[in-house]
Order: sequence, then structure tokens, then C-alpha cells
Amino acid sequence: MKPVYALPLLMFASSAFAACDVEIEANDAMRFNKAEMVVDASCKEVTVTLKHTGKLPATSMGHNWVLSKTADVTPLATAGMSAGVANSYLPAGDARVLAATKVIGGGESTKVTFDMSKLQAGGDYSFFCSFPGHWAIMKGKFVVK
Ligand SMILES: [Cu+2]
Repeated sequence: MKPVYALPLLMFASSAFAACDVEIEANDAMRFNKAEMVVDASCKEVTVTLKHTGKLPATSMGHNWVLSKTADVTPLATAGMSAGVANSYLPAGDARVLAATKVIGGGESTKVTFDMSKLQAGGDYSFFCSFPGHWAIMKGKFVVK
């Protein structure tokens, strides 16, 4: 619960600022707390903050936040499994990865800021966790409008 943030978001809903800075949580039950994230198409950059609200370490219940076209989720997640933890379970330098955070464990948080020039309003994008076995459940729509 962050009631403090709700008011500014409402007040500045029409400005680029509010919808360019989004937050999502992941937990020990292998879940994100959102099935959809929406950003404003006018954003030049978007910052996504990922918080792991659980207690389990990254080695057993690590989470990251990866953005790609929806059609690329399965091939990326599959390739990422063999890429190992050193590469945050993503194929190194893969252009299909539009943005990604590192893998974090319980109690940690991380963020990624990315250029929106690669994304288009109305495009079919998804976010997911590429930690082995997580992507089937931990994914959602990333909407640009
Ligand atoms: Cu995960």
C-alpha cells in the first residue's frame, strides 16, 4: 500500500511523468502483483521498479523483469534457461530483449530505465520473469497507449 503515491498519479495523469514511472512486485509465491502495466506513448523513457517482497534468496526464488514482444516470450525464456544466472537467465545481447532488470532475491529491489523509441503505441508487448520455470506463470501485458 502506497497511498502517498496515488494522489500525484491522479493529479498528473495527463503529464508524461506519472505514466513513465511504473512499479511492480514479485513474491515468494512466484507471482507478480500485476497482470498488466500501462505506460504513456508520449514517454521518451520509462523506468520500471521491481520489488521482491518475499524472503527467499535469488538462488531459489529469484525474479527479474523482462520486456519483449509477446511472440518472443517463449523463445526468449527457453533460451534464457541455459544462459545461466551470470546472464540473468537471458541470451546475452539478444535484440529481442527490449528491457530487463537483473535477478533479485527477497527484500531486494532493482530498476531499469529504457528508451521507448523501440516500442510503438498499440504494440503487442509482454513482461515476464526469465528465472527458470517462472515465465509460464510470471507474465503479463505491457500496454503502450
Ligand atoms: Cu521469477
